[in-house]
Amino acid sequence: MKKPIIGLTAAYDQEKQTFRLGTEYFRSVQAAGGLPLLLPITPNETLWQPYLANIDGFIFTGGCDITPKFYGAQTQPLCGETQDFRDSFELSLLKAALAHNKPVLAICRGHQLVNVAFGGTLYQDLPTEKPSAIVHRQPEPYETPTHDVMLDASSPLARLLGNRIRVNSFHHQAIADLGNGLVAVGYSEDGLIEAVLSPETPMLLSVQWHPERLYQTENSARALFEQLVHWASGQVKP
Ligand SMILES: [Mn+2]
Repeated sequence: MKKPIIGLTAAYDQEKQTFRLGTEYFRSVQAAGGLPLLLPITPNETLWQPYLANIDGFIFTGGCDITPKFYGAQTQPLCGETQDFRDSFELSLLKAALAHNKPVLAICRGHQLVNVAFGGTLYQDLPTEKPSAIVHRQPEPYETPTHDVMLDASSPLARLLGNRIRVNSFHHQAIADLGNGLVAVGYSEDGLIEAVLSPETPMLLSVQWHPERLYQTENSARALFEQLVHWASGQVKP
């Protein structure tokens, strides 16, 4: 049987003029039975549209902050580095992927991107805008879980992952106002939205933590990639 192709969004290194992505993303997809493929940042729609027909599932990966203009805000001094062209490409690709009923796993920056795509807003600098005793920017190693996420026991995500899981956490921003049509199903103990679902597009998993750094030790991290690959297998053309 053909393996499903999982397209992964890339980060852009301006200095080296390269598209790049951490090895763990590729290994997590391979461990779950998928074929990972790095997608170039391609703002020209006629160049990226053909990916939709050829890719069975998508992962929107971690990375730099999202440009505040995309959620109707002014950039504040403590907002981190942003890449406008990555944001606009990924917002278009995400909307198109969901419109084509492609399964999507959104991780960290990807989770924030999902919220913005649905019309929500972000905290531009979490430590000053929503101070908390919980450390959301843990030091390395990122393979160590540092805080809990409580999942709504009635949600499909809790059935997949469990009601309470341990996660890692290295994000500078987070969901502020939730986007229209999204349901918050996972929270950290200080009330941050760490997981969302969309009843209209049920093959969307969106989490604030980094399961690709936990797939070797945490069942809940592996389960996210396995669910994505399972859904994507249903998209494979014979
Ligand atoms: Mn966190």
